[in-house]
Amino acid sequence: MRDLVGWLGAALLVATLGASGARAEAIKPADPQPAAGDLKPGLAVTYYGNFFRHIRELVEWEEYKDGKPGEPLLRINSRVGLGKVLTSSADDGVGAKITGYIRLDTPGKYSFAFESNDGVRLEIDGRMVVEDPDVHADRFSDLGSVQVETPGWYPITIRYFERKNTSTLVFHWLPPGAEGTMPVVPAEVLAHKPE
Ligand SMILES: [Ca+2]
Repeated sequence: MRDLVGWLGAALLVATLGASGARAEAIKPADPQPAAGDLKPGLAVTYYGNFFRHIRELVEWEEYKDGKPGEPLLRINSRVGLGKVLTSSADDGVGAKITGYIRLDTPGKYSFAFESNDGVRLEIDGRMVVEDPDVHADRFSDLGSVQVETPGWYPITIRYFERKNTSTLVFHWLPPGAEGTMPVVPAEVLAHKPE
């Protein structure tokens, strides 16, 4: 069943590419660029224990609660069903603020999408690119696109929560010039500066 859902989702993602339009906003790389020696693999993550219903509740929660750092996420490709959420120690009631840099090396339009359960939001260079923010079963988000003019490391923030039952978070992209199904964003383009 999962394979079927994945296949249908991938087909939908491809089908919507043509309709994703020219609405790709131009974004700027981190200034200054992080020094290679300062970066570690994967994205940093902070966990917040609460039964969120919407990404905006997580954003509000971050204002006055201290989260708990987890092991960095080398890539985001998690289909754990009832298991532990990402690198947290909980299987329900988890919010995650995931931060770092994504390397976008080819000028042109990059598209992004998530398969998620429950809510997710992606920001690159401080702009919201993808949002599917509420409680839901496994499904694909709409595509979000950005226009890259300068190759480099771009600041990225992903917020995600799992409320109850099963959880899924898979981060897909389509770099400029690529066609077909959207691959999972590879580990080599994700990095963070350790605290
Ligand atoms: Ca769930």
